Amino acid sequence: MKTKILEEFKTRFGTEPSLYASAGRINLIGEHTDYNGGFVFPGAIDKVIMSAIAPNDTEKVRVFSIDINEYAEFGLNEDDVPPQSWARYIFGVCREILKRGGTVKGFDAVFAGNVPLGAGLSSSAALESCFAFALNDMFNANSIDKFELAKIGQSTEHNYCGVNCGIMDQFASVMGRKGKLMRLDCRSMEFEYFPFASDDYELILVDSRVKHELADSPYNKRRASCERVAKRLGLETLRDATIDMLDSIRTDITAEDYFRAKFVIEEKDRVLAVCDALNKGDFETVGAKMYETHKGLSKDYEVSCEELDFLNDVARECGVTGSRIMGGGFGGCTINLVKKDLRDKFIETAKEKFKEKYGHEPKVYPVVISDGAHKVEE
Ligand code: GAF
Repeated sequence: MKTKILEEFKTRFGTEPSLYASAGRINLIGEHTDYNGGFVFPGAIDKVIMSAIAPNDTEKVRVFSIDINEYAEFGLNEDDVPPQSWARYIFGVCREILKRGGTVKGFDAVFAGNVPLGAGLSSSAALESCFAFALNDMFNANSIDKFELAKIGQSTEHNYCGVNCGIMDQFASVMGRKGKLMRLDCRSMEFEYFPFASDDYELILVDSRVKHELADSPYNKRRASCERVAKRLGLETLRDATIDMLDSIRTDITAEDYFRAKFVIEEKDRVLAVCDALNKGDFETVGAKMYETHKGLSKDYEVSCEELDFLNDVARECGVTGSRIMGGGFGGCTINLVKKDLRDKFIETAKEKFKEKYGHEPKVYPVVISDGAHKVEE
């Protein structure tokens, strides 16, 4: 990928670029809790968006996407928004840095990636974080702190891409560290690195290949439900809500809002339970919580789909320790906590059964927990 990017850059622009990369993410547990002030437990993975970038002494950004095979060119003013949806992520990052008083000048860029698109592994956060990190290094002497870089990516989603996401994906993409998951408190923004290494277990992603797309999806509606319930309870977010509090207003809210909030309140506690269990090396409890999350996401939060429920059932039938839909939902991957000696059998069975039912195999990716945004040494 690196060579391909550098060659393309040389052919198109002929100057000497620097290389930057940022990662996709997994999340062990804590789904749809970030925008509710709750806890999440993500990590960066070994799949990245990488870009060659060089200032071009103009006021224009000229950028080529190798994977989409498209070129975009835009200015840096608010009304210069490019028509290509992929370019809006980069435009948004530039604008968000400028809005915060940072510096962005014209630059040339060529980028590519191996984060599967639409698989719920946050390729968009990887793209935003790669450019936020690069522009901070290139034009701002790294004066913007890393949390702010994550927020720049998040604001890009809100203001230029139509997704009212939380902070988890950009946080993981920027702050990720090799071999470590991170427990983030999305209210205080305090976080802790947790080593994730086991001789007996590994994490495997099974991609249903149902494309997940958050823009214009019911994702924003889920968030609105949570905000309505929090407001009704007189709270800023559902972070401080309990099931008893929710039950006390049950007749005043819609059944739909009730079940959305119920999931979030329960999920918040599951993250903490999983951290305790991990500290004790109790992977059985971690796995049990993952199955609970899947059930909640499927039945109460309603962000699963038939294919993901099927993959979850197959995992359970195979004796996989934990399995659940991962990320925003509406397609994408399940994340599976699998005993190493069951690994091959599980993958084989999942592929076989899925193909029998849906006519094609799911894709399978082993999880390698890796570093987040960084400058790539040549
Ligand atoms: C998506 C969002 F971008 C995240 O902020 C988070 O809400 C996630 O869905 C669900 O946990 O990835």
